[in-house]
Amino acid sequence: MALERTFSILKPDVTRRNLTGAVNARIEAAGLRIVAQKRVHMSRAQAETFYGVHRERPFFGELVEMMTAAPVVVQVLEGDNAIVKYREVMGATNPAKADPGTIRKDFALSMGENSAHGSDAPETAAQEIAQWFAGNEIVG
Ligand code: 3AN
Repeated sequence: MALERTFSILKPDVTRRNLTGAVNARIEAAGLRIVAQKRVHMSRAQAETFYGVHRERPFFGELVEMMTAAPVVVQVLEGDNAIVKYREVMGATNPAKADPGTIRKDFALSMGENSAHGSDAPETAAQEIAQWFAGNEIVG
Protein backbone atom coordinates (compact mmCIF):
# COMPACT_ATOMS: atom_id res chain seq x y z
CA MET A 1 0.00 0.00 0.00
CA ALA A 2 1.26 3.48 -0.84
CA LEU A 3 2.54 5.83 1.83
CA GLU A 4 0.20 8.80 1.87
CA ARG A 5 -0.19 12.12 3.68
CA THR A 6 -3.36 13.72 4.98
CA PHE A 7 -4.14 17.04 6.63
CA SER A 8 -5.65 17.15 10.11
CA ILE A 9 -7.01 19.83 12.39
CA LEU A 10 -7.62 19.32 16.09
CA LYS A 11 -10.46 21.78 16.56
CA PRO A 12 -11.03 24.42 19.28
CA ASP A 13 -13.11 22.05 21.40
CA VAL A 14 -9.98 19.87 21.71
CA THR A 15 -7.48 22.60 22.62
CA ARG A 16 -9.95 24.26 25.03
CA ARG A 17 -10.39 21.01 27.00
CA ASN A 18 -6.65 20.19 26.93
CA LEU A 19 -7.22 17.04 24.89
CA THR A 20 -4.47 17.51 22.27
CA GLY A 21 -2.34 14.71 23.71
CA ALA A 22 -5.31 12.38 24.11
CA VAL A 23 -6.32 12.80 20.46
CA ASN A 24 -2.71 12.50 19.28
CA ALA A 25 -2.46 9.21 21.18
CA ARG A 26 -5.41 7.87 19.13
CA ILE A 27 -3.73 9.01 15.90
CA GLU A 28 -0.43 7.34 16.77
CA ALA A 29 -2.09 4.17 18.05
CA ALA A 30 -3.72 3.83 14.62
CA GLY A 31 -0.26 3.76 13.01
CA LEU A 32 -0.34 7.30 11.61
CA ARG A 33 2.80 9.41 12.11
CA ILE A 34 2.51 13.11 12.95
CA VAL A 35 5.14 14.48 10.53
CA ALA A 36 4.22 18.16 11.00
CA GLN A 37 2.28 19.95 13.70
CA LYS A 38 1.70 23.49 14.93
CA ARG A 39 -0.77 25.34 17.12
CA VAL A 40 -2.36 28.37 15.45
CA HIS A 41 -5.25 30.71 16.07
CA MET A 42 -7.02 30.89 12.70
CA SER A 43 -8.05 34.26 11.36
CA ARG A 44 -11.53 34.66 9.92
CA ALA A 45 -9.99 34.92 6.41
CA GLN A 46 -8.01 31.71 6.90
CA ALA A 47 -11.11 29.82 8.13
CA GLU A 48 -13.23 31.15 5.25
CA THR A 49 -10.60 30.06 2.73
CA PHE A 50 -10.19 26.66 4.35
CA TYR A 51 -13.93 25.95 4.39
CA GLY A 52 -14.63 27.77 1.09
CA VAL A 53 -16.38 24.70 -0.35
CA HIS A 54 -19.07 25.08 2.37
CA ARG A 55 -19.64 28.82 1.77
CA GLU A 56 -23.27 28.33 0.67
CA ARG A 57 -24.18 25.88 3.44
CA PRO A 58 -26.46 27.13 6.25
CA PHE A 59 -23.89 26.29 8.92
CA PHE A 60 -21.00 28.20 7.26
CA GLY A 61 -21.15 31.24 9.58
CA GLU A 62 -21.33 29.04 12.67
CA LEU A 63 -18.44 26.92 11.37
CA VAL A 64 -16.17 29.94 10.85
CA GLU A 65 -17.08 31.36 14.28
CA MET A 66 -16.32 28.03 15.92
CA MET A 67 -13.00 27.50 14.13
CA THR A 68 -11.75 30.99 15.06
CA ALA A 69 -12.97 30.98 18.67
CA ALA A 70 -9.82 29.37 20.12
CA PRO A 71 -6.52 27.89 18.89
CA VAL A 72 -6.41 24.77 16.76
CA VAL A 73 -3.61 22.30 16.05
CA VAL A 74 -2.89 21.77 12.36
CA GLN A 75 -1.07 18.59 11.40
CA VAL A 76 0.22 16.47 8.56
CA LEU A 77 -0.26 12.75 9.16
CA GLU A 78 1.59 10.10 7.21
CA GLY A 79 0.92 6.41 6.80
CA ASP A 80 -0.40 3.65 4.54
CA ASN A 81 -3.73 4.79 3.15
CA ALA A 82 -3.61 7.77 5.54
CA ILE A 83 -6.60 9.68 4.13
CA VAL A 84 -9.15 6.89 4.51
CA LYS A 85 -7.51 5.55 7.67
CA TYR A 86 -7.71 8.91 9.46
CA ARG A 87 -11.37 9.33 8.49
CA GLU A 88 -12.02 5.92 10.06
CA VAL A 89 -10.13 6.94 13.21
CA MET A 90 -12.15 10.21 13.38
CA GLY A 91 -15.54 8.58 12.86
CA ALA A 92 -18.72 10.03 11.35
CA THR A 93 -19.27 13.82 11.14
CA ASN A 94 -22.19 13.51 13.56
CA PRO A 95 -20.68 12.17 16.80
CA ALA A 96 -23.98 10.52 17.71
CA LYS A 97 -23.54 8.33 14.62
CA ALA A 98 -19.81 7.70 15.03
CA ASP A 99 -18.59 4.18 15.79
CA PRO A 100 -17.40 3.34 19.32
CA GLY A 101 -13.69 3.95 19.81
CA THR A 102 -13.48 6.78 17.26
CA ILE A 103 -12.23 10.28 18.13
CA ARG A 104 -15.61 11.87 17.45
CA LYS A 105 -17.57 9.28 19.43
CA ASP A 106 -15.31 9.66 22.44
CA PHE A 107 -14.49 13.39 22.38
CA ALA A 108 -16.80 15.42 20.09
CA LEU A 109 -19.48 17.68 21.51
CA SER A 110 -21.73 18.21 18.46
CA MET A 111 -21.83 18.24 14.63
CA GLY A 112 -19.97 21.55 14.66
CA GLU A 113 -17.64 20.96 17.58
CA ASN A 114 -16.64 17.55 16.33
CA SER A 115 -13.01 17.60 17.46
CA ALA A 116 -11.17 16.76 14.24
CA HIS A 117 -10.93 17.52 10.56
CA GLY A 118 -9.36 15.13 8.05
CA SER A 119 -8.98 15.57 4.29
CA ASP A 120 -11.46 13.66 2.16
CA ALA A 121 -9.33 12.99 -0.98
CA PRO A 122 -5.73 13.20 -2.26
CA GLU A 123 -6.37 16.51 -4.10
CA THR A 124 -7.89 18.22 -1.05
CA ALA A 125 -5.14 16.81 1.19
CA ALA A 126 -2.46 18.38 -1.03
CA GLN A 127 -4.32 21.71 -1.13
CA GLU A 128 -4.95 21.81 2.62
CA ILE A 129 -1.37 20.86 3.50
CA ALA A 130 -0.10 23.63 1.20
CA GLN A 131 -2.38 26.19 2.89
CA TRP A 132 -0.79 25.55 6.29
CA PHE A 133 2.73 24.16 5.87
CA ALA A 134 5.88 24.99 3.92
CA GLY A 135 7.62 21.93 2.52
CA ASN A 136 10.53 22.22 4.97
CA GLU A 137 8.14 22.11 7.96
CA ILE A 138 7.11 18.56 7.09
CA VAL A 139 9.65 16.07 8.33
CA GLY A 140 8.80 12.45 7.61
P1 3AN B 1 -16.32 16.08 7.61
O1 3AN B 1 -15.49 17.03 8.45
O2 3AN B 1 -16.74 14.87 8.38
O3 3AN B 1 -15.70 15.77 6.27
P2 3AN B 1 -18.11 17.95 6.21
O4 3AN B 1 -17.01 18.19 5.24
O5 3AN B 1 -19.47 17.57 5.70
O6 3AN B 1 -17.69 16.85 7.29
O7 3AN B 1 -18.32 19.27 7.10
C1 3AN B 1 -17.25 20.08 7.44
C2 3AN B 1 -17.43 20.58 8.85
O8 3AN B 1 -18.59 21.38 8.91
C3 3AN B 1 -17.65 19.46 9.87
N1 3AN B 1 -16.43 18.90 10.39
C4 3AN B 1 -18.46 20.16 10.93
O9 3AN B 1 -17.61 20.84 11.86
C5 3AN B 1 -19.25 21.19 10.16
N2 3AN B 1 -20.61 20.74 9.89
C6 3AN B 1 -21.02 19.84 8.96
N3 3AN B 1 -22.34 19.68 9.00
C7 3AN B 1 -22.80 20.51 9.97
C8 3AN B 1 -24.09 20.82 10.50
N4 3AN B 1 -25.18 20.23 10.02
N5 3AN B 1 -24.17 21.71 11.51
C9 3AN B 1 -23.07 22.33 11.99
N6 3AN B 1 -21.81 22.09 11.54
C10 3AN B 1 -21.69 21.19 10.55
